[in-house]
Amino acid sequence: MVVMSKQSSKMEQFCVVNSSQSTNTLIPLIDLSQPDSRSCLVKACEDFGFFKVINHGIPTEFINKLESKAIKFFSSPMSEKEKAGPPNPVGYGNKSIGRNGDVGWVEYLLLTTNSENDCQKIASVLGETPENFSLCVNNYVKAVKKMACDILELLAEGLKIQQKNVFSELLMDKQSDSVFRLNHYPPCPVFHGKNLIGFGEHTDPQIISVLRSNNTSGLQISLKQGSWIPVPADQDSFFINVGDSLQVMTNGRFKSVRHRVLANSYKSRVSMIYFGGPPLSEKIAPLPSLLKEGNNNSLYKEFTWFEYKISAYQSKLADNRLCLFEKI
Ligand code: GA4
Repeated sequence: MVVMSKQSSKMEQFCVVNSSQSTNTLIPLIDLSQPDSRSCLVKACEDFGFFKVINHGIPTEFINKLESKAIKFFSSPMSEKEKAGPPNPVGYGNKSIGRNGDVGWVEYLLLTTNSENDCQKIASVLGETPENFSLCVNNYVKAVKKMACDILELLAEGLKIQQKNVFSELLMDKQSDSVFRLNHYPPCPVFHGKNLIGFGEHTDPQIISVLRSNNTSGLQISLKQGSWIPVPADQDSFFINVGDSLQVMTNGRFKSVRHRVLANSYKSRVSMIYFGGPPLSEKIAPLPSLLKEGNNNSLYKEFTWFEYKISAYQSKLADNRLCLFEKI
């Protein structure tokens, strides 16, 4: 009894939501091996800003190797894991998300995608060389980045944009400011009939995000009407979401989807997410070919990714970060 009440008071700092939500909405499924995938991708980005991809060609070996390292890291004693923290800007984080008081039932590792140095402290917790761990991260990131670029090129073609690498070149740039994240959501019993929030609702600031998780549910996306739909777990597929920057570049045609993760009552959830971002100096603005003649229907002010990132990191997770950059 005493343990329960201690647990209850500790839990109160976390947000909870009703766990019993059901819906018939289906998540768009894109088979990348099919010739009609272009138009399906465009429709999914317009309707949901979110879809699942199969036949993605990412080697299972890269996924499994990295996942087992993540599991090993997260199973280490807390005193060891903390040696790889804090997560500002890269490293181990536990429960606290960002710099403005957000919390979730999650522990995580944040890494940039072009620095070997990030891996040193993590590798030492794992008892392996930084080269070994960073090879494992690089193999995985290189493969998902390639898939993200292929998808972005299909999207540009689907939008009839002449320069098909207009989005993908931002991720391919050596200065691309991309982030990689490994999340671990420990199981957490339903609390007074409600699920604990693992990662609170938010949109991703970057261009595109590529998520893969183990076979544990928890991810939900928000529909335009504000209801939440659960995304059934599928460890063999990848889930892609449109980020704020792609919403701006398409002048709002593609939707940066609000999403969140609820803690699972029984199982640990482990996810790995690549956030493809542009170089810091890149100007983010609606593409002229997607604007009406005269270019007077742009919904957004022009800004650099640096400006947007600074503003995003000053916000709370659930904030609407784009509204500061909308034209009035
Ligand atoms: C959301 C997408 C990525 O996970 C992330 C997150 C970042 C963080 O965890 O530090 C942010 C969040 C994310 C958006 C607003 C700010 C920054 C937490 C937060 C409250 C790494 C990112 O780039 O933006």
